[in-house]
Amino acid sequence: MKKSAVWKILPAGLLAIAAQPSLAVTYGGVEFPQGAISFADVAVSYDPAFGGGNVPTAPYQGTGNALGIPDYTGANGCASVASCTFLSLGAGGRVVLRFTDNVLTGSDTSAFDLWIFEIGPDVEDTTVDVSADGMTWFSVGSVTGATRGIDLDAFGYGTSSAFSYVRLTDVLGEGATAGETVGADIDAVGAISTRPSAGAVPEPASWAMMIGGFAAMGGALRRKRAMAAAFA
Ligand SMILES: [Ca+2]
Ligand SMILES: [Ca+2]
Ligand SMILES: [Ca+2]
Repeated sequence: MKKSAVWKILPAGLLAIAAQPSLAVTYGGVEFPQGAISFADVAVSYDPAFGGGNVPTAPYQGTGNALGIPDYTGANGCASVASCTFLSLGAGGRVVLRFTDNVLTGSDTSAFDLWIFEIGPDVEDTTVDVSADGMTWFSVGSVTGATRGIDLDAFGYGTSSAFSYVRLTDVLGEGATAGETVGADIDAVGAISTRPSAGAVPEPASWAMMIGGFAAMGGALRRKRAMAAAFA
């Protein structure tokens, strides 16, 4: 490679690395280091009658309202799914959400790894299970009272764990058992401890390889120049 070509590529690569913005965003006082990708992307299933209790009315059955970043505005009365920002589970109801551009992990610390954005001052008891494949489920406790966070490490997981699915089940008989918004009301589900899914964006390892590649190119250039000088 000609010397000029190396110097055209090298600064561009370094600039791209330097320009990587800080991804972290904070919602409701909770920081999500990986930003908006941290949140559940797809609803796999929703069964408000799962536990045999009352189900919410239609405007509160929009599964899309539990996806993406939290967007609850404080408005509780919804005329339609489209104008609503949260999903009511139903008394004993259940929803399965999936992360597609990220995976949920532990943190290797006792810090919270998963956060359930349930609206209202009091969290309605909701059990939480996680899964890598959507078939085999592992209980990671529940959110209850004022607690909205889950520490996966307390259940034996860590940074090398990777879960794509979260299942929320309203605890039947706890909280109000009837009404339009019966069951836990979910605005969003976010993975505090997360990493992009493979192939979604360049991973740190790719950047390291790229930097390594530039370094090797620079080394080759220096050797070539040294040889040229020796034979001059
Ligand atoms: Ca996501
Ligand atoms: Ca943790
Ligand atoms: Ca929402």
